[in-house]
Amino acid sequence: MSPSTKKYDLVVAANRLPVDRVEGPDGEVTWRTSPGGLVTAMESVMKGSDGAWVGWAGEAGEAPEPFTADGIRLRPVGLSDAEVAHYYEGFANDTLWPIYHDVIVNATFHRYWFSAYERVNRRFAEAVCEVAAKGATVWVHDYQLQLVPAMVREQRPDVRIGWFNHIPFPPVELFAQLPWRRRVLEGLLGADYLGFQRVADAQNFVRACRQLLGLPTRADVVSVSRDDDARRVRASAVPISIDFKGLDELARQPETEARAKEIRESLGNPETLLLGVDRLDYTKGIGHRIKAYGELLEEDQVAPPREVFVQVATPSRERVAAYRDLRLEIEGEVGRLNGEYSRIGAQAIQYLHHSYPRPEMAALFLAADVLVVTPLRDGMNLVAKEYVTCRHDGGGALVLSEFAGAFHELHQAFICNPHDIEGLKQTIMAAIVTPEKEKRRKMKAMRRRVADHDVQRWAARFLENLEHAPERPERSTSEREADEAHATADRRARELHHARGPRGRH
Ligand code: ADQ
Repeated sequence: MSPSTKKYDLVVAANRLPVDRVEGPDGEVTWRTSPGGLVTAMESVMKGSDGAWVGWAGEAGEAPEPFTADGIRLRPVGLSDAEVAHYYEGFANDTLWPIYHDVIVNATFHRYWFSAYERVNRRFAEAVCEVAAKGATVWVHDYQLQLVPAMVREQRPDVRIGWFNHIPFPPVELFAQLPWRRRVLEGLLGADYLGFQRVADAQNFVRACRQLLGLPTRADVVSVSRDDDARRVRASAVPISIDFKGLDELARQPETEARAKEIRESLGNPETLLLGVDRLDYTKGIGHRIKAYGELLEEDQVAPPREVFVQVATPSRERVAAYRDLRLEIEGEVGRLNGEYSRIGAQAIQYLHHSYPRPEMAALFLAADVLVVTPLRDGMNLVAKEYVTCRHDGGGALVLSEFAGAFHELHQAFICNPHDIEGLKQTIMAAIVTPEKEKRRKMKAMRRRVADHDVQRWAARFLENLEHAPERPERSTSEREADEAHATADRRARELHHARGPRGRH
């Protein structure tokens, strides 16, 4: 069968394909697999089955022809310039993202953004149906594709559909602001199973179905109508993780260790190197962190070169106004603090607005004595898990916000409420001064947690939940009695036929 007509048993749909376009010097185009955790997780489950991945290639314009990279069949979905602006930057990142993150900034509502979202979701659903084999498993990812489950089910009732939310699912009081709230819930209810980062996210979803759609719910199961035999959808928590083994190996490489040492030397071998690593996003609490650190500098509790703070802020969504404003705010504040507290050859805060390759990230984690993770709301926060994974030496300390999904797993972290600046300052200081032995005990426990709950286990758990998701309610006693009566009648008819049969033939 030619690859273009072949069908696949496992179909993943995510906003982005797991590859980046690379243009050679003579203009030839190749694709490089992006080394993210999702790709690693999917590789582990796709290896055993015939898998295809549906997604946007990351540039506006016609979709490239389907192709195969690293054994995964890729089916690109094309987005026009206007669709990138309305579906992706608009509805996904300027409507849904703020609502799903506690409305830290105001959400923007435009009906034409939702129309684009609907149109693009339809295009994804069609691409999924085109490549899915009969009875295939379809795994849809994230808030950009919430209408896809119902759209796929309409055309392909034979496939099994799961959806995983990488970000939080908001409390119904906030979700209710969304003018298209019914459409979103109905879109999701097209799935057989819905996975969330935290138990609270799954509960928020179930409550929204009950309160906004008036649907019957029981524990973590929603019935899609009030009929007794209505289809049922389960919503539960399956927290995402990282490729522990792969990252642990990378951090143990002699080159990584040498680079970590070099990083510390280049910063003047501070007693304490504090690190922040985030996408430059208002959900990550970078401003709160810098405010707290600024006060510690002012009070002389920390001072360069004894303490140095490195903030890596990955460029993100720069065409959305709230992100441009945030960048100006953070860079202004870092500049002010450096002007005030840096000395020649000893900078108070090193600010890096770049993306780095994995080995460089691993070296940074290994070099840092304290990682400061202070989101105001975060689905999980993989950076926290990556940090503890890289600390194979047992060193380091993690400051972690109680508003990150990771808080529910990494109990031994130095926990903070980033809104409480005084408390945050104390927590940062505790992470600096706590005796080494105590910090090692904490790090060991957190590493064990991540090692036991890695991304491969996450993917396997999700697929297992999807496979065992309920379809119909248990039959009622009267239905069971009716079925038994039918079965008895059938058996009698067969016996009768059998008894008559030989005579009839004679
Ligand atoms: P993000 O909001 O992007 O993910 P996070 O979970 O921290 O947040 O993942 C970021 C990833 O990017 C990490 O793997 C990190 O190492 C990497 N990264 C960050 N800065 C980098 C840099 N400068 N250079 C290179 N790599 C960098 C969303 C949700 C999260 C959820 C994940 C996964 O918002 O809550 O944990 O999806 O489900």
